[in-house]
Amino acid sequence: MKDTQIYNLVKKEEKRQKEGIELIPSENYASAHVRAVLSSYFVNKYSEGYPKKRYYGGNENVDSVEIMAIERAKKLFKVPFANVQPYSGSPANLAVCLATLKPGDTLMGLALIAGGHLTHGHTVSASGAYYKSVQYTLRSKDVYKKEDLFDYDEIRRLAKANKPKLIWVGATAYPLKYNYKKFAEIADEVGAFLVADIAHVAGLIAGGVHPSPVPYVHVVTTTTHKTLRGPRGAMIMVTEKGLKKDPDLGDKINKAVFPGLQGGPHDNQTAAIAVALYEAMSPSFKKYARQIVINSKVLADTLVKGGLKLVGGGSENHLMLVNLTNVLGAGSGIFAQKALDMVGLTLNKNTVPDETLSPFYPSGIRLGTAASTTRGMKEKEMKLIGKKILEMIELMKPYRLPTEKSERKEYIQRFENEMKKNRKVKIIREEVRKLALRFPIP
Ligand code: DSN
Repeated sequence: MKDTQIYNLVKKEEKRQKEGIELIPSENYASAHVRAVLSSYFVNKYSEGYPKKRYYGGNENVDSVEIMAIERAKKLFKVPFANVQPYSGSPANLAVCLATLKPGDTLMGLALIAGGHLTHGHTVSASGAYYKSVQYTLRSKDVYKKEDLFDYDEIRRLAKANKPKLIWVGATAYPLKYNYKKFAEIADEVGAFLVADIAHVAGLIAGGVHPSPVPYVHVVTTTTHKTLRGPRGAMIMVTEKGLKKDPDLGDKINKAVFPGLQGGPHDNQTAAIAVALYEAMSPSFKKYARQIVINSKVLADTLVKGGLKLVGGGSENHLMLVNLTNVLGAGSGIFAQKALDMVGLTLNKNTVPDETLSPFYPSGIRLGTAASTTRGMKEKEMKLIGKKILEMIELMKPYRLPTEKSERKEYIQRFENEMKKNRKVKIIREEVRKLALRFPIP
């Protein structure tokens, strides 16, 4: 028996990935080895608990796998404790809250609209519903200048006024390096746990091209599928500083993950994480991480030269955040996302720090170079991709998001229909396809 419907969709997705260029900065291509282990016989196992302390039999191999994943995580990120069971980033972050806070306690995090993550205290997330959340933003002026975008005086003022028990540092749309030391000074002044969510930059830290928060923070969370290039999943790590603040922190994290939030770990995922960590320790991964940053800088510079406004003036990591207001008007992220997807350049619409509209109709786009670099693309290809983005933006210039909300859906549909018929769009689609096919996906 074969489910041809799903099989056909798998083949279509394979074709989409091969013929397009993935620019969503949180995505990547896991290696064939990672994907093989992810679909190995470990899929079939149940193993609630932790190595050597399971609730089911038959876990001798799972125990070895999980111990290996933990030891590799500890070695790669230079931490004394790691939990590799979180299903993904959001449950990992919630587990940290569960381990360090009581319901109603105060936490602080970067607001979603300014590039933060839902789980850093947004009201629609459990982190904002069960805890009192104080949100900081980026500095209000000159966010397009290449300078640290955090306003430490304001963050300190908020921390002193609200006495949070936990402060998040990390983002989903921040293009520059973090000054973890400055966050640590603030957290230490108010006695808060400082937790770095390094989901986006984990691979850059592992590859030694981005500063590590480990000396400064108490806890580190990360997904494993972004720049780290593993399977979807997450890890929570406790630092020496964290264990000094609370020697039971590791145990508390373990209890929060299981049985606090989750049931049985996904052992196939744990095994694939172990493989990804093994790969991340190799010299070729260091080269890969370095090239991600080079590529991001080249792509960012190309876009800036083409007249686009980049938050932080460019990129120091794997991603860039573009405010399209000066070229396509406020709320134009949707046009760029849809039209670029049409030509095989996949990225996402995103709010910008000085957003005037909403997360549904944001004024920016977010893109990055982790995935294209995995395919072996370098500076030359980045310049070409940048050029194609600029050419597409030129074609979108006659369009503006209607201020009247009820007119938007129909207008966007018309925009899509017209773009699909545009001869130049068809030519760019073929150019992107040709480029993509020269660089196979793993
Ligand atoms: N969805 C992730 C991202 O795109 O950054 C965050 O959870």
